Amino acid sequence: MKSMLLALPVLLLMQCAVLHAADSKRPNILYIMSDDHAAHAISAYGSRINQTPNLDRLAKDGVRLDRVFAVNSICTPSRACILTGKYSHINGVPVFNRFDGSQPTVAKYLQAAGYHTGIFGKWHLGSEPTGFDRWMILPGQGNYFNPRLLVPGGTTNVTGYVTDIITDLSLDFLKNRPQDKPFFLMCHHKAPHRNWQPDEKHKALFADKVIPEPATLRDDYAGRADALRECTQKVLENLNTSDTKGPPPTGLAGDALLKWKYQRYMQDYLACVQSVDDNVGRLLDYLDRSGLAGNTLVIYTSDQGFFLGDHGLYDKRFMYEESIRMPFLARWPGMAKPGSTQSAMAINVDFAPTFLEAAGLPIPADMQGRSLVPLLKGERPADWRTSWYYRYYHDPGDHNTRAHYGVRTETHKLIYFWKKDQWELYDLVKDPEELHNLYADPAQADTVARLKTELYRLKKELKDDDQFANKHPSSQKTATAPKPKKPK
Ligand SMILES: [Ca+2]
Repeated sequence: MKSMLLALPVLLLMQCAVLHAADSKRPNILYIMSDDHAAHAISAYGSRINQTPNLDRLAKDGVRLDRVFAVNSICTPSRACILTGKYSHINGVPVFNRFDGSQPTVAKYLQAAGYHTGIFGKWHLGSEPTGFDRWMILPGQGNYFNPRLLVPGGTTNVTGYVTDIITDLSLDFLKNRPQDKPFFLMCHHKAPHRNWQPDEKHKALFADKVIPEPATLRDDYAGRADALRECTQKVLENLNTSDTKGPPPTGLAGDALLKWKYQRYMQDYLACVQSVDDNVGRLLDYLDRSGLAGNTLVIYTSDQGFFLGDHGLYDKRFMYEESIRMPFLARWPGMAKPGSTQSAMAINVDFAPTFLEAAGLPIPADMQGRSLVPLLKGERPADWRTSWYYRYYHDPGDHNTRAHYGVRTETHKLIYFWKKDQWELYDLVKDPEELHNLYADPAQADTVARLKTELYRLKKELKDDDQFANKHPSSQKTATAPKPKKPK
């Protein structure tokens, strides 16, 4: 039955492929995604802490999207959202469980329409990739040095530094691709994921640097829900000797220890980022040299944002801005205006519809995202979204971060930590750092009521009926994800 359900859209797409066969202008798509790279560690986004000249090339030659968000800010779920164009409760990956590779994905749709498809690097979805002509992926998180890689039918070991290797594999895919097909390449870096192991070259660049501290490094969490106080992703308390690559100097305590840990964390994190930036440059140079650049949509993003000491934290998961905000730089010659910016709100379930529209393909009705192609062109459709829904599930999980869901609008954010029935409301215009929880302020009663109505409207519209609220699918090795829903 399942194969029959899948057969129809695939057949339709094959017809599209025939229609497009004579069209050599369909753009190539190079999708570069790093892991845990916050937008505020990219100079094109105004970073105060580093320079990323190659990522800046994308911004200079293309469009910088300033409000792109992950709808479940954690590695594995975000990847499933990106591949399917659907929220976690629909694609079956709310936590670190196995992705059911039999469900439709954007890679399958593009492959069926005649694209040559490949993925190299971090996959982290438990099952083997489907919909890709070529793939080589890290097992789980993978290693920074001399990584083992999974290949169809086995494994292989590669000597070197992981960011260089993933780029080498991506370049090999580009150089040895069939010349009569457009390509869809997902280049997925492991860096700069914890525990931030830079190569010697880039480590040296930051070894003696003093990185400016964020304004909220010493946030005392006053007035907020219990979740911030209870979480274990704090720079001072939770970074361990593996993270800092050794114990702190003897006698260091209190604020001096916080300062030391923050510097050790950021020196290594930023060195990992610098290698990603160099390697993005290698791919862009190849596109230029090979003449492919003119007909290739290049996107750089990360699977979510990251706390760079913001709120005293170093991870993600929370619905606060630094965690949910994804960088998104897109160069698309002739379509995206060089040096432009876009402030309309986008979410990671929009990526799959975007790739399909860019390729001239129909967007399946069951995808929950919306194509960003108009936004890339500098347009903002009159009916573009003014709010979106977030949900994080991994509780109890790593870093003891409480499950929550919420709604973000252009100006406000309402968060519900439902297990304790605690709410947070932020005015993002007056309080962009989200330090003042206004939920209990009587003057905000109308705003709270309006946002609650919108929250529950979105929850219903997206068919979130609390499927995974109290019971998660188990680990990647043993879990069986629920069957995908039948397309409308
Ligand atoms: Ca991640």
